[in-house]
Amino acid sequence: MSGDRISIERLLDIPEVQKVTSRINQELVERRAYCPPVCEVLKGTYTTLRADDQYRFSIHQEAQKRLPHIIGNRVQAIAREDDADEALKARYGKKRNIGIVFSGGPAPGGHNVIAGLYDAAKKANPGTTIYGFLSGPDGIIENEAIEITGDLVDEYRNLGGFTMIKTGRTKIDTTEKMALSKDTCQKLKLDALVIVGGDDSNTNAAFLSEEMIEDGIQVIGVPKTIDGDIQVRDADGRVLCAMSFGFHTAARAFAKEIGNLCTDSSSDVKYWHICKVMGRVASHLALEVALQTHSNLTLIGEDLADYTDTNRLKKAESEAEKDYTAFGMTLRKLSRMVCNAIVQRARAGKNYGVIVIPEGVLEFINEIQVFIIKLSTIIAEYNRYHDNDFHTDHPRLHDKVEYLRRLVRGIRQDNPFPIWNYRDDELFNDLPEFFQEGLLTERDSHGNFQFSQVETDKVIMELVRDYLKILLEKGTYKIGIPRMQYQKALQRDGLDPETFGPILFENYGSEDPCLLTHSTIYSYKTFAKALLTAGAVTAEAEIPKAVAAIYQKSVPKLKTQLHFYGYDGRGSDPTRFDCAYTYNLGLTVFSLVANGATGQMAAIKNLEKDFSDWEPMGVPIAPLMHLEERKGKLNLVLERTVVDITSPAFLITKAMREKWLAAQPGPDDYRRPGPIRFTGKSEEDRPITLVLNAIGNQKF
Ligand code: FBP
Repeated sequence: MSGDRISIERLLDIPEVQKVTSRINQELVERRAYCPPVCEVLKGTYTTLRADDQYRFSIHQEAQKRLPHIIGNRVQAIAREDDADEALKARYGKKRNIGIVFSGGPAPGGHNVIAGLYDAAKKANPGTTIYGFLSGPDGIIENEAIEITGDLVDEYRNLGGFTMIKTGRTKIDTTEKMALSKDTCQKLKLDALVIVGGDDSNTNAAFLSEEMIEDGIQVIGVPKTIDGDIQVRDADGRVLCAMSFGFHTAARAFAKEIGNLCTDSSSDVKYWHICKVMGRVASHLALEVALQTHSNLTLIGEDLADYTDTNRLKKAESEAEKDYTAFGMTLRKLSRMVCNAIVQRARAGKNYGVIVIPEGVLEFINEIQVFIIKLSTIIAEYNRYHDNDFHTDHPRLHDKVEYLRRLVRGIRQDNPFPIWNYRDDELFNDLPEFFQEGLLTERDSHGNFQFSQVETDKVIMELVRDYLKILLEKGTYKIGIPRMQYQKALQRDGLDPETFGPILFENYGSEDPCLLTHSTIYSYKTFAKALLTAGAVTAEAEIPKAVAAIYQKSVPKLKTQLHFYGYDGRGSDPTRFDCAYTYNLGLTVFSLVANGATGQMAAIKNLEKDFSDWEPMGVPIAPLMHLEERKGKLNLVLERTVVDITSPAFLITKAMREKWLAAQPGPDDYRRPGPIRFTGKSEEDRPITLVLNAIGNQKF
């Protein structure tokens, strides 16, 4: 019948409908088909390793003691070998079984590590088998693995996530887990195990390598984490690995969203967007986001830790005293810093903006760091001596707080330094409940504090609100009124701006483009009183509407929107930088395996330079290890790198602070990074942090 709609069955048969509803979109097709560029030394059929002794490491005694077989490993430069002898050909062409596992949080590019390893291994010997352990290290412990086929690899080329074999956070940290892992590797007759992970996972790689060396099973690590805190330098500060993979993509993904917020907030000019960004401890991601977006204020944890209150220090010095409270950051001081940015912009007529807060900022706030360490130790101690863990036995916040109180009650006279004392208890009880809950949150399997579970932004913004109220009453927090706007508004109602101007504004006689009401005007009552005292209105007469409206405009109302950027960026499809980086890491892994290395981490030197300068290499893991507190005990782990506040990237960001705060009338300085672009020419080719450090570290 004419006018009847086409049936759903026929609709579903139409190719155009099938095309637009298919999960295979054009972006996916192009990503899968893309072949990342290959480093020159990895283009041939064979490679060899050459120990590069120009690099030195200061080796920790504990690493020397516990990793005797791999502590002597050296940096291995990879060289292309076009003239392979029979021995090298045989070594390369050996049929192998290689296992690979993802460990820790997902990071864009992981699938390309597998693709690179697969391509290189199959090229050397098509009979080689690559096993993927499922769901992280649990897959090794429980022998849950799949054979990775060419079809599977092709399905995930250049795609984000760790979807192909999943990931997990289990740590292989007991003799039992170690024995089970070894057993799995033996059962699968593995020649090599590849661990793609962060600091803790590469620590695992070192211990597994030591453990399995006598079985001839090689273990190779791969530097993964969006946090960007696996960066390797030798004892002389020479960079071997400038950045872990996944960092660039996550930073670009966060920057795209935050850049959009800058555009939105400077359009409807009514919100402050408070953006917490991932990065468990180090603020590398926040720094890159600042460089990408020019957000108005970006907190960098490492910079805050270095804070010195110079006024306090000077005052104490003038009284020939020492004030140790002048050093380091407190939550109070931090909230003052944020308030200052908001107040300055408000006075320039900008009651909006964007603030970036790194998720791990609390780690750099003295009083909070002390709580985190004390509570982690208490929880770890509890777990060590009880059948159930602390959180199972104390499910509600009330139970946990009560347990802490019992610790205080149980303090004995002969215990001069109890871990949880009366002062701790008092301070802790002053914190809002959601924050107490956050600090008591379950630690991850490595004993790390889970910063992503704490509403850091909320904690800071509550303090900010409280202090802004005080500043409002002091008459310093107010919105600047553009001079022209004031004059026009009064003239429209037939009023003389010159009559009211000096009564209302402290800077009326100046050239300032933004007018600020007198500090004595901090409420409607004080505003009305000012007009009355000056004789501009009488007690009986109503205040002229235009004048009242101008006053209302000068009163700031802080409207905030809180955002968290973490899991979304972590799941992004990789940038071309990360695609190339990870594919070449995979090829590097095979070169290390084929050349008999173990206890090494695949790395690429010169990431900060043009692709043609990239140098694949093997970096020894054991010499990079040091002692760190985990689960209340000192453990040997791979050292994390936090933001270096003397680095060019940080110093440039610091020098730009005022410009990006843009606390004067006129346009803001926001930068539009846009979305990650896979095709076309407009995508940047490496993180801005790396570009600036490379330029700034050049010797002239
Ligand atoms: P990795 O160090 O394992 O790569 O994980 C980093 C991270 O994404 C942090 O930025 C974040 O704090 C944490 O993982 C979140 O952990 P989870 O995935 O367990 O919530």
